[in-house]
Amino acid sequence: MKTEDEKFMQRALDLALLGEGYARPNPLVGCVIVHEGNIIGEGWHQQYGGPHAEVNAINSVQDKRLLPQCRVYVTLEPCSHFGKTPPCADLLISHNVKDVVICNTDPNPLVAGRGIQKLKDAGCTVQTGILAYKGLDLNKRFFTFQIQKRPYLVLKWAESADGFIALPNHQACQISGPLPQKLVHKWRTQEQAILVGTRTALHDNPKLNVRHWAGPSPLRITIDKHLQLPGTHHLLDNSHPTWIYTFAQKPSQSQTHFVTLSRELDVLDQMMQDLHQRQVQSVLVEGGTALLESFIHKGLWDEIRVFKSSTYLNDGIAGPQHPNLDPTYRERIGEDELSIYRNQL
Ligand code: AOF
Ligand code: ZN
Repeated sequence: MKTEDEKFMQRALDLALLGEGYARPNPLVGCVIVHEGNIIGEGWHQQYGGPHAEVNAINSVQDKRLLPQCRVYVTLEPCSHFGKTPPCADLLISHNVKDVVICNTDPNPLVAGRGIQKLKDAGCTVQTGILAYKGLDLNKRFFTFQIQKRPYLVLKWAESADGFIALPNHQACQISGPLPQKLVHKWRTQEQAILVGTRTALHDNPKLNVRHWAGPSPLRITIDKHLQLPGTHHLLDNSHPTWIYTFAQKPSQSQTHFVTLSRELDVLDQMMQDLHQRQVQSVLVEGGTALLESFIHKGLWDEIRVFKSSTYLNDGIAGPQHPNLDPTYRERIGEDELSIYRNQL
């Protein structure tokens, strides 16, 4: 059974989720204000650059004189820095809030414990870690980005019953059914960027946009070391922002964003560093096998999502090997089986 604190924190986590797709690259944050067992204020971080959860929650309280007797539940440590908004810790202190319950501390080096310290210095009681595992999962992208200094990485592919991801000679064929395709488009809306390798970009000529779900289309990224991608390919159609990692220099006149990599250093390491620097918090890697395997071999992944179809191809391009772990989640999606692996590094 949930304790009272867990019940209110769960409500704050549910509110936080309402910002999904709009708050990024900021974390999802919810806040609930409780007076004598009743919720008298609620808020969440609705939009990147907009007011933080605590501001919205305090604004929603009709009688602010009650705040000194309230317990404030917030899913992330209140901030202590002047960013796009003034510090939330100061806001709580200015309203004489005396009792704060926090799910996760904020790993952002601008905050990192200073919000809690401010509250304590002002005589506030602070509890942390209530439903912490749920908060860590909710903001898995933000926490991975802040702590590991790289985007959250989701590797995805669809394979036939006998483990092939394409016909011989990369001949296109639809391996998974219509439902997985919809789900993949939903996943595209949830990540900040989609990445495919050179051969996939060349042979499949993918659009890498969102067509079968409603939501934002992610940034498109590919690796094209020697600039082989013809200008007529969808990725270079300027319909949507595209970044190309290459060993070559940026061709003049191109509107596409090129990033030149050093040949001396590891390509994926350089890309992870660059994506971190450019604030890309999550990437969905959609193939092909060579690129997916290089991520897996480096242990550079957070989730692997594989659709296994019930049909056989008998020959073709083999998919990556599954990690040597049990999937943490399995579900039948139409005719296909989805397995999700989580990397517990
Ligand atoms: C909070 N409450 O609701 C959120 C917080 O640029 P800013 O001012 O929006 O600050 C963004 C940083 O603030 C973000 O990286 C994270 O550390 C924290 N987010 N903090 O007190 C909130 N969204
Ligand atoms: Zn804040």
